[in-house]
Amino acid sequence: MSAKISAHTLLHSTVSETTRVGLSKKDIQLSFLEYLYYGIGRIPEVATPSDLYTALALTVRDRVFRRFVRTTGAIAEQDVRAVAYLSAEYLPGPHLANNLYNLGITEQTKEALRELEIDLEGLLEQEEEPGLGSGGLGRLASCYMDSLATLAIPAIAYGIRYEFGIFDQSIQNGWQVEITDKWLRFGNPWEVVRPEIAYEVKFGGRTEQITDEDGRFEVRWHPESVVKGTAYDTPVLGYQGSSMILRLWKAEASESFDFSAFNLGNYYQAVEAKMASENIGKVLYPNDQALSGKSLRLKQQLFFVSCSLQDMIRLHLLQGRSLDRFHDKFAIQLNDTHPSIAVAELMRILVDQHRMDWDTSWYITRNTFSYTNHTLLPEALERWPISLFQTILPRHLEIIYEINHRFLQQVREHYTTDDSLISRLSLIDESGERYIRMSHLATVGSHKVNGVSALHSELLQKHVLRDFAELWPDRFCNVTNGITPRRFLGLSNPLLAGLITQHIGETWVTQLDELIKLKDWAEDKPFQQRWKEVKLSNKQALARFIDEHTGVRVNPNSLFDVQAKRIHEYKRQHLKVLHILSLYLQLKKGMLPELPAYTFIFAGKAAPGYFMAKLIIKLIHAVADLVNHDPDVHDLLKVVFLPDFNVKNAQHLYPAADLSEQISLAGMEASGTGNMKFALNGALTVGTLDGANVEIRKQVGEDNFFLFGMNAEQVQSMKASAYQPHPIYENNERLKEVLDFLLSKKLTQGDSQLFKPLYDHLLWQDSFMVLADFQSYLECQEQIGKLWLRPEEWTRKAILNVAHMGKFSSDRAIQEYCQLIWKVSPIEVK
Ligand code: 26W
Repeated sequence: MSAKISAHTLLHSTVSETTRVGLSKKDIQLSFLEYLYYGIGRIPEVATPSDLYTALALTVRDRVFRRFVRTTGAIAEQDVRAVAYLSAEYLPGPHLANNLYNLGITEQTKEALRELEIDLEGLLEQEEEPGLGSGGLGRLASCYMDSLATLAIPAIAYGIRYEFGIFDQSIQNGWQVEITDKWLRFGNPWEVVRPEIAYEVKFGGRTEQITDEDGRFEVRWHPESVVKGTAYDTPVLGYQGSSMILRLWKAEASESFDFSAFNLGNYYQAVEAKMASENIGKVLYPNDQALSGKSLRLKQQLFFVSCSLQDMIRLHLLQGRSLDRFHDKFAIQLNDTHPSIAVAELMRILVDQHRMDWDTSWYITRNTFSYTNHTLLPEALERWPISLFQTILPRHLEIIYEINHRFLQQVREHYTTDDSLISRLSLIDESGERYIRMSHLATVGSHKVNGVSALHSELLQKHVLRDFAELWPDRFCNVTNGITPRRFLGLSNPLLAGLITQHIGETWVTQLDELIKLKDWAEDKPFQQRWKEVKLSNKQALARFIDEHTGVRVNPNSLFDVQAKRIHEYKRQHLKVLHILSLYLQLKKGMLPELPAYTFIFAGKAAPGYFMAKLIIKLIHAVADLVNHDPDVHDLLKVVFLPDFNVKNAQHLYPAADLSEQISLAGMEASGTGNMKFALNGALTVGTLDGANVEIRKQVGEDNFFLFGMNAEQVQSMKASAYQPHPIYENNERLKEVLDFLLSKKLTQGDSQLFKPLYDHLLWQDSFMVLADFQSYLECQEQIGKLWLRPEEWTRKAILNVAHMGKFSSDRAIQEYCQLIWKVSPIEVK
C-alpha cells in the first residue's frame, strides 16, 4: 500500500469519527480545549478573549479544512475546467460566525462554550475582519466565492495579502479621521502559509533583443528588481458541503536578489531592496472610483497577477497537461481592469518563457480571459501614463504595443480605415500625454466582457465601450450582480430567516427563488404581525448598537431610513441631507401635522483625499447635532452617522432597515448590491432607475417600490442641453430655503463658510443633478411618509419585496457566469 493510500484510509476510518473534526457538542468542546491547552498554552481561567477566540477559530478551521480536502480531491480526480477569479479586492467579512453557520454547528458550539461559561457572542465580537477591499467590488468577489463553494464549482480566487486593509473610520468633531487597519495584529487563525508555493516577479530594468543559435528571435528582460510572492491560503466554506480557497500573495524580498547584494558587500543596499519589496503588499489603495496613478498600485497589480498566473501554469503542468491546452483548463475572470495586466503577462510567459509562437499564445490568452466592468465613471477607468509604465514594466509595454499593432492592423484590414475610429479603439490614448487604456487591453484580450446590471451593460455598450461593441457584438453580455443569502439573511437576520423557514421550509437558503412562496402569506394578518415583531426586535437591537457606538438614543418605533455605502457625490448622500433639512425647517414652522417619527441613519467611508465626500460627512454630523438637540423636534427626527461601515457593522444594519436609500443619479451606479441586501431583509426601496434598482423594481412590482427622479436618458439629454442648476434653485421655494440654510450660522455654529464649497458646487455645477431631482424626491418621500402611517400595508409590501428577491442570489449570478462565460460545471463531491 502506498503512503498516500494509507493516509487517506486512515483519515476516513478514524479521524472523521473523532474529536478533531466531529460536529457534536462534545467533539467541539474537546477540540476547543485541546487548542487552548496545547495550541496556545493557556487554561480557561487565564485565557484572554483573544486566546479563546483563536482556540475556537482553530477548532472550526479543522472542520472547514476537512471539507476543503474533500473538494480538492474531487477536482484532481475529475480533470475539469476550473475558474480562477482575479481580484485586487476581497471583503469576506468575519469568518467565524459564517463558518459555524455554513457547517450548521452554531447551536452546538454555543452550548459547548456555555458549559465552559464562555459566551459565543462575546468571542464573535473579537474577530477583526479582513478589510481587503474598499466597497462593492470587493464584497461582490466574496459573495461569489460563497456561491462558487456552495455550488461546488471548481475554482480558486487570487488576490493580495495587504498588510493594512481599508482604513478604520473614526469621527472627530464630525470629520472623518482615518486609522490604519492593523488586522493582522493578533495573528490570523484562518490562513495557512505555503512557503513552498512562492514565485518571483520582475520589475524595471531593460529588455534586449537577440537571435539565438537557431536563428530564433527572442527578447530577454534584465529587471532592476525581483520580488517574491508567497501564498497564504484561506479556505472558504460553502453552505453544507463543498469549499474553495482564497489564495493571497504576500510580497517579500527575493532571496536570490539580496544574496547577490550581500556578496557584493553592500549590506544597506540589500536591506533597502528588501524593504522596497515588502512595500508592494503593504496597503490597499482606499479610493473607489478615482485612480491614484501611483506606481506602487501598478506594481501591486503585476505582482499578484504574475504570481497567480505562474501558480496556474505550475498546477497545469503538474497534471501532465500541455500548455497549449491552458484555456481548456482555466477560465480566468478579471474583476474590473485592476488585474488586466494579466493579458500582457500571460503573453510574456508563453512567448518569452515557453517560446510559444505569438499567434498560438494570443489564441490561448483570448480564450482564457473574460472581463467584468464595474464602473462607467470616466475618472475610474484605469489608464497608466506610458512613461511610468515604461519604467516599471518595460517588457509588458513592448507586448502591449505588439498586441495593439496587430489588433489595429486587423481592424484596418477587415473593418474600417477611419482614423478617428481607429484612434478611439487603440489601446493607447494619444490625445495628449500618452496613456495605456486598461479597459481596452482587457476587452481585446478577453472572449467575453460583461456589465453588472442590465442597464449598466446596455450603457457600457452604448457609451464607454461602444466602438468595441459594434466591432464584436457577441463578445458583450450582462450578468446582473447577486448577493449570498447565507451571510445576508441566514446569518445576519436569524429572526427573519427563522420566520421564513417556519412557513416555507429552508430550501430558500440554496434556492432563493423559493422565497416566492411568501407571496401567499403577504395578506395573512398573524403572519404580518410576526413579521412586524421580527423587524421591531431587529430595530431594538440596532438601537442598542447605535447607542453604544454613537451615544445617540433612537426610537425603535420610528421609520428607520438608511443609506449605507461609500460616500460619493454620485450616490448623493447630500440629496438625503437636503430632504432631512427640509423636513426640519417645515417642522420648525409647524407645517407638518402628520409627520411620522424618523430615524435617518448614514454609514460609509469617504476616500481620504476626496474633499467633497468628507465635507458631506461633516454636514451629516452638523445636521445631526442641530436636529437631535432641538427641543421643538420632540424626537420626531433623529439623525445618526454610524462610523466605520464594514461587513460586520453592515450585518446589524440590513435587518433593521425599513427604508433603503438607493438614490444615485441614473446611469452612475453600475449595479449596487446594498440595494439587494436591504430588500432581502424586508426594507422598501426608494430609488432612481439606476443600476440593479431597475431590475429590483421589475421583480417586486412598481407598486412596491418608490421611484423618483430622471432616468438615464433624461439625464443624458439634460446634460447635453447644458444643465443649469441655478434656475431650479430660484424657482423652488423649499429648495432655496434648504440650500440657503447650508450657510446659516445655526447649522455651522458660526462658521458660515464651512459648507460654502458644497453650496457653490450645487448651485453652479451640480455634476450629479441633485437639484434637478430634488422636487421629485421630496414628493416621493411624502408618499413614503403616508404609507408608513398604514403599517399593515407597509408590511404587506415588505413581505412582497422579500418574496421577489430570488433573482438576486449570487448563486444565480454564478450559474450565469458558468454557462455564459466560463463553460464550467460543478464537480461531484462525495
Ligand atoms: C482605480 C480606482 C478604482 C477603484 C475601484 C476604480 C473603480 C473601483 C471599483 C470598480 C469601484 C466599485 O467598487 N464599483 C462597484 O462595483 C459593484 C460590484 O459590481 C457595483 O455594485 C457598484 O455599483 C460599483 O460602484
